[in-house]
Amino acid sequence: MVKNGDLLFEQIPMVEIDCMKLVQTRAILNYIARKCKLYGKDEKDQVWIDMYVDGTSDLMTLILSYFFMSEADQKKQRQLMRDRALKRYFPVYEKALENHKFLVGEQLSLADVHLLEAILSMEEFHPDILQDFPNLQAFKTRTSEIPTIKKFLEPGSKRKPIADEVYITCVKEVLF
Ligand SMILES: N[C@@H](CCC(=O)N[C@@H](CS)C(=O)NCC(=O)O)C(=O)O
Repeated sequence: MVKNGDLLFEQIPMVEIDCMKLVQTRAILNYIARKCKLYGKDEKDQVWIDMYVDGTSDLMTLILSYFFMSEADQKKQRQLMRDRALKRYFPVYEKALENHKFLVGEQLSLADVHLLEAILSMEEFHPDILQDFPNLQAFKTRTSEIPTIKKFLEPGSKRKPIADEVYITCVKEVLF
């Protein structure tokens, strides 16, 4: 794939869709969001969706880098993730969801899907992370019940499982 140019910048992820081989995470997400009407109703909705998605992406980056750290660094990273979620990111989403079912424009968007993924990933490390965020708790329950999302979250679906030793070793061999 690298040699035949399918990976435009020699990086993953790559998604094959509509006879195209797409790379760059944000470009892929935005294409699918537009196609599936998950990108708001106008430019103002879109910029809010972008801001929320970039926030959750920053939180997810802390989580993803955890798996490739030494044990000593992992301990610090676990604490950093918790602090950032509790003090920087979750309060923003908690407030946005006050009296609203979804983050932007009263309809499901990419920002909601991204937030749900960040919540579920954080809970793998800190199961109590939502205890002081009632709006996020309700949001998690509500969005997890959307039939397509519910199916995706079921065991055996295409959702990537949490990284195990085999996966981490394989990624290190390929990338480092
Ligand atoms: N900006 C790219 C970054 C992708 C990226 O960093 N991919 C890593 C794996 S997670 C990779 O392929 N690294 C190999 C390399 O950069 O040579 C995106 O958002 O998709």
